[in-house]
Amino acid sequence: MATTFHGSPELRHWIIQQTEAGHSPQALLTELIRNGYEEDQAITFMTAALESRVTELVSSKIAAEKPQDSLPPPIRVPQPIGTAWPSVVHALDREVNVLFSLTLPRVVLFGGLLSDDECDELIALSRAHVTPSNVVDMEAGGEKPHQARTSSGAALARGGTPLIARIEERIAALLHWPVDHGEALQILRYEVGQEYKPHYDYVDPAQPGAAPFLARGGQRVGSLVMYLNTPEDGGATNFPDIGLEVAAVKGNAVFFSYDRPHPSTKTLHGGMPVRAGEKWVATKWLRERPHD
Ligand code: PD2
Ligand code: ZN
Repeated sequence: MATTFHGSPELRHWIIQQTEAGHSPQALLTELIRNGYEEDQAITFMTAALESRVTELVSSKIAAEKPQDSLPPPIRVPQPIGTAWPSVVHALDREVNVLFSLTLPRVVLFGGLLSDDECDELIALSRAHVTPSNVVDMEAGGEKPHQARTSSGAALARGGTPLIARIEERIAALLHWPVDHGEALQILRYEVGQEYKPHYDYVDPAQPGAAPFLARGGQRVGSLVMYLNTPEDGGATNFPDIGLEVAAVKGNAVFFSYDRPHPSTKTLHGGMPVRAGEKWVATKWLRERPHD
């Protein structure tokens, strides 16, 4: 425990300054005595001033070295494949290829998750219903249009048709994540020039509008973007933090997970502009808990 300094702040400052400038304790003591201090008193002041300074320095060093405590704790996420990284996985009723697998960000590209017919049917189901896409409104809650997302979209209710129910069960088997933890399938159509600028799919819990979103099933922990057609040109899904571009290929699907709502997951991603033709995707967002 440091001795308390009972002298004036100016005296304390002078003792510290002289010491940090390299003057010896003896020189300081001599100077204090020359200025009328008793030797014992001068030694007490010097000891207290320097001990309190050491305490200050140690505390600030500890504070500087303390790990950033702003990282939210990790949450459980879907784990589609284990460490053996097979090249084919059996998902309910289909053999799905693993085209690549990455650890940070956690990204897995699946080949042939959907058949051509399933892709065509999903597009046919949605074509008449697509309206300009919205994003989650973090200030007010709910949703709002946004220039970062120029596509059009439609939500297909969970289990809404036998086709949707089958695809959802396949996804649940592939990702080992229950069907009821998934949001409604989100169908997106991008026309030439349309894009989805880089963003995170989780919501920032600090934003005022996050509460109603999080109340229904908790945080998003994973995304599966399924490509329903192969655009003539453009439309890759990109991960700018790591320079990864995943080509949109009909029937393939890119999965990524984020174990905390934080950029440290490196899951910043976007839909690059379509340069020719159109692009259709179906996104399944996965929650921590059942989502109604
Ligand atoms: O369409 C895409 O490639 C894309 C890119 C980024 C979709 C999403 N995000 C999404 O649906 O969250
Ligand atoms: Zn996204």
